[in-house]
Amino acid sequence: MILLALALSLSLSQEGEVVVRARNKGQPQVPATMLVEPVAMFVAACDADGDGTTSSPELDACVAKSFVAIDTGNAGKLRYLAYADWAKRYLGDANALPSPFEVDRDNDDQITLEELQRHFAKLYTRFNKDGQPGISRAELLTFRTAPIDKNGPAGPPPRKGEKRPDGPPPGGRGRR
Ligand SMILES: [Ca+2]
Ligand SMILES: [Ca+2]
Repeated sequence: MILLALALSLSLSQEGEVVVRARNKGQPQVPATMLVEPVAMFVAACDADGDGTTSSPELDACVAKSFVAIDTGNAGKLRYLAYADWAKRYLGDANALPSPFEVDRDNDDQITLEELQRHFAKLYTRFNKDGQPGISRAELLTFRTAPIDKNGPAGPPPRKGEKRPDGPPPGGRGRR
């Protein structure tokens, strides 16, 4: 009788051990997305000696070279329309930042080489996070841990108090 009771409790406890309950749904990890701003792309491309970092003189020379390439009439200044050409060629899009309004310090509707170099000198300081000479590729990367769009790769978060059916809701919205 005692032996039988012992055997029963053992089997019960074994049964209890094999029950593994998974959580309702795995929480997908939000990937860290690595991005490069258009202007950071420009700075990276200015690494003339290929050592992987863009020094301040490299950046200065590179900005001058790009300026001259657009300032074909050698006017020494770019009107906003010409600046848009510069941005399109070197930043990838005419509307990419920095905008001409940011760069045009004296607001005369023209961008001089000095204004452009000044602006890039400011950017150099901004990108140079470790304070060491030169901008490394790592310093030019932008990390985003938030989902890319509203629902992102992780999907929308479950709303408070919302009861989810076992499968994914067909519409996902407006169901109570
Ligand atoms: Ca370099
Ligand atoms: Ca100006």
